[in-house]
Amino acid sequence: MPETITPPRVQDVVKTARPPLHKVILLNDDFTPRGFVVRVLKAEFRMDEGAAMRVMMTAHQRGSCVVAVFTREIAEEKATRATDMAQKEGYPLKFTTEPED
Ligand code: TYC
Repeated sequence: MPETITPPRVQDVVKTARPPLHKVILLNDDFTPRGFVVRVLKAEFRMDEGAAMRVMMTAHQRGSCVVAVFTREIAEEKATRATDMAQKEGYPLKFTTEPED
């Protein structure tokens, strides 16, 4: 007898929910030294020199740059840690977060 394969009932098809992602955004300012911005990006976002330099220069020229995307909790934690690193050195460097569209 041929085997019959029954497809799953509609209620049994469970969608795997993906958490919404949030962007970490680097903001430009007139005071923080470029080298320090690069240092923070490397330390907190594990970027290599080249990637950190490109992100820093984009924020410098355009006012802001998306650094990376994470779940909301991680994005907020990283933005806070990176902003605190700068504050400890007396720089106004700021990282913010916003939901990804
Ligand atoms: N604009 C700063 C300067 O000229 C450098 C800088 C770049 C600061 C990017 C913040 O997100 C930033 N020293």
